[in-house]
Amino acid sequence: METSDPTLAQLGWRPFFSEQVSAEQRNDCHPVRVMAVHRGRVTVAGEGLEESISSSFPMPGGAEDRPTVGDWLLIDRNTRSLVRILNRTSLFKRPAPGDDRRVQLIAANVDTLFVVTSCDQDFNIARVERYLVLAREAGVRPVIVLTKADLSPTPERLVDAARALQSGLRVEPVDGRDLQSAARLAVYCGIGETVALVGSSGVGKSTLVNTLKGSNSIATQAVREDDGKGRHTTTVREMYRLVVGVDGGGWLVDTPGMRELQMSEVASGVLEVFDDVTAVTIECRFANCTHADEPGCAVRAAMAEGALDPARVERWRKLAHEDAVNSGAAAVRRSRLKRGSSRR
Ligand SMILES: Nc1nc2c(ncn2[C@@H]2O[C@H](COP(=O)(O)OP(=O)(O)OP(=O)(O)O)[C@@H](O)[C@H]2O)c(=O)[nH]1
Ligand SMILES: [Mg+2]
Ligand SMILES: [Zn+2]
Repeated sequence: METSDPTLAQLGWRPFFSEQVSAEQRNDCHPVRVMAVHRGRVTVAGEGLEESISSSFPMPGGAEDRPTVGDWLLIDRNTRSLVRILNRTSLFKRPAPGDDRRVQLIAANVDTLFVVTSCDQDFNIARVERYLVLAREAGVRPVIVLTKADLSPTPERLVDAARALQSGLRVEPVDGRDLQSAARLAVYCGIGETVALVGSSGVGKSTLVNTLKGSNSIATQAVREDDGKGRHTTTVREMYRLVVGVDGGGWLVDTPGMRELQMSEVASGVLEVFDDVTAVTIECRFANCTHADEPGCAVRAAMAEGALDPARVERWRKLAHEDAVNSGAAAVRRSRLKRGSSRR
C-alpha cells in the first residue's frame, strides 16, 4: 500500500459490513480488509493497522470459507487471529484449473470488473463473453478495457465489436502506459470502491495498475515475441490504491493472468449475457429443443432470417453446454463431500 493510513470508509467499509458485526465482536475484534493473498498468509489493513496474518481459519467449512483479496475480516484484537470472514457483496470465483475439486477465489467485494484484453493477438470475442458471464453471475458491473490501443491502426473496430455484445456495455480503449490515456478509467474507481482487473497474461493489467497508482512498483514483462503471449509475471492477487482523480480514489486489484476460464454453475449469467439468444429459444416448438434438426426451431429460423448471428449462437451453445457438464460434476462432488466419502 502506498498511501498512508486510509480510513475504514476509504478502505471500502460500508453499512453492509458493519451491520454484520455484533456489539461483542466490535469490542473484541478489528475489522480489516485483505490487501494481498500469499501462500497461507494474507496482508490485511484496517484503521491505523497493516500486517500479515495466517489465513487459516479456525472452523473450515465450504470452499468459499477462506479469505481472498478484497475480503473483510474480523481479527482478534489480542491474538490477531482470524475470527470471521464477513458476508461478501460479491465474489469472483472459477473452477480451479486442472483440478476438479477446488474452486479458486479470485476477489471479493468488488464493485467493478475490468475485463482487460489487448488490441493485438489477445482480442477474442468468445473470451470476453466468458468474463461477462462471470461478471453477471457475481452481480458486478463489467467494463471492457482494450489495452495497447496505440499498437492497433483501427482500435475502433474492436471497440464496436465489444460494444455489440451487450447494450450499454462500457468499452474503453487505452494505452495503459500513458497516464493521460488511462486516467479516464478513474471514474470507475471512486473513494471506497474496488475494481478488479482480470484477463490473459501479458494484456497489461499490471502496467495499467502501475500507471493509475502513480509508481512502477509492480513488475511487468514484455510478451513473447513469437506468439504475443504473456509470461505470467504477476503471481499474487493484491490491491493497490488509485492516486489519479479526487482524494486518492479507490482500489485496484491486480490478478495473475488466466490460462483458461471454465464455466461452472453460471447458468443465470449465461442466460443474461446471451439474452438475445435465450429470448428466441423460448419460441422453439419443443421445450427441450437442441436447435439441431427439430421441426419448429425458432433459433434456426432466426439464423436463416439473419436475426441471430450463427457464430454467436455457436458460442452460446458451447458455453451453455460446458456449464451444464461442469455444474453436473460439481453437484455430484458436493453430494459426495456431504456423505464424507471423498474428503481430502
Ligand atoms: N504498447 C503498449 N504496451 C503495453 C500496454 N500495456 C501493457 N503493455 C506492455 O505489455 C507487456 C505486458 O504487460 P503486463 O502489465 O506485464 O501484463 P499483465 O497483464 O500484468 O501480465 P501477467 O502479470 O503475466 O498476467 C509489458 O511489456 C507492457 O509494457 C499498452 O497499452 N501499450
Ligand atoms: Mg501482471
Ligand atoms: Zn430450437
